[in-house]
Amino acid sequence: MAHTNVAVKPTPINVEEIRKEFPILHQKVNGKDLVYLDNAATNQKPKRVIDALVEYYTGYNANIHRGIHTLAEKATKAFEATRETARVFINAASTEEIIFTRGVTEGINLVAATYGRAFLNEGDEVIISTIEHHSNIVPWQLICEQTKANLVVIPVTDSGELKLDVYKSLLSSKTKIVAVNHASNSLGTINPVKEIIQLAHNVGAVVLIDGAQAGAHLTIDVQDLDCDFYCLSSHKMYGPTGTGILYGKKSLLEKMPPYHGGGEMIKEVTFEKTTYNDLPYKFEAGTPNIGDVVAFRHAMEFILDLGRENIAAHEHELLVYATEKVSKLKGVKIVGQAKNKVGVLAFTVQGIHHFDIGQMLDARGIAVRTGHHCTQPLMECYGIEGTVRASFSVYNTKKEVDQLVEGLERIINFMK
Ligand code: C6P
Repeated sequence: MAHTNVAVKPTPINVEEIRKEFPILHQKVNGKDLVYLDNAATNQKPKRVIDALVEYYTGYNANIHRGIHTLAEKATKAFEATRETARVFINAASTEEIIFTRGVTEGINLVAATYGRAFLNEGDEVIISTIEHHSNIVPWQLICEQTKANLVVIPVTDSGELKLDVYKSLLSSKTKIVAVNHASNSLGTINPVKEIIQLAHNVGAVVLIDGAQAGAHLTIDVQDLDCDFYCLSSHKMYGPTGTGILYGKKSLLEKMPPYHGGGEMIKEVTFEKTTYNDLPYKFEAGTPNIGDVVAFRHAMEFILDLGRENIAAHEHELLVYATEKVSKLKGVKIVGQAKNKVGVLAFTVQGIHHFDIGQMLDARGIAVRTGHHCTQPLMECYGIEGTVRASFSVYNTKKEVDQLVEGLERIINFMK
């Protein structure tokens, strides 16, 4: 099937058909039908992804790029096929710009450690935002400590949008890196990343986009965005854990020193001097996570086959439906009311701790996440300890939203 990023009118999702592809959804948890609403943490895997893993380990497990035997060649071909699918998925210009990582966290650490170490100097500034995941805060703090650069933070409005006016005023010739998420895991806010990138480029800064919460929900076109780096995690995109993508512009990746040293990332090693491999292998030291990378292709194809506009439209409908119902419940306060959101509904309930709500929902077979969602500075900014977060994927239904609402209603009535 040919996949393009051309916007078309959404086609309704046949959820019942899609659910058949997800074996895990058809089970009872605590005696109740599972209602899985923790998709921002990780989403479930369609059978084609699970089958690809089984086929790899039962049919052609071998190390790649090294052997000339048949299994090694087959494994190498399958591994590199995922790279090409990833290139298409984000519309990168070349597979040289697609580096396999363990996920978003490793992608950001790679850029901070290599680009940051090479190009940050004392007094330079790295701009992040208040609504970043710890993965897009701590790596920058580490590199700022080492280089004596300063971390600068874009503030957020009460509704969960970045204050762009303040961002504009923070940008200067000192700004060397801007790192923000495409969509927030705690609030659902979709950031105006294209604008953020253009503004950063005007002052000569490079931009990294944390795409953890975008990969399964939004169309990503790195050439149109003109981002310098873009990170994705497979496990949030219907794929296996333990792999992901770092996209980087070729011109930047070429300038950056390697991250890890070892096999595969070298051209020639002597005790005096080592020369490094071509892109993207320069950044892929050691035996990679071959099986999971191979299966990741099928996850991206699952998304592409459904169409990202169609997935987004379905999840948006669920979000609007759930927001309307949940916000009417006694004591509920929605946290994150940005105009543009992915399918994340976070809230607090007055007088009831989020952990208690999470546990009581779990007893009813409903999986949500509770706590600070690895965004402690954001929680502090809002003066809360945490929230209850329901997050939607393409296989969720309005009936499941009703079950969530009914569960919440009973918990609230019981606790009051
Ligand atoms: N957020 C959540 O429940 P890794 O762990 O590397 O795949 O992704 C880290 C990460 C980075 N940025 C954002 C915006 C994220 O949402 C996440 C992961 C999960 O919200 C687990 S904490």
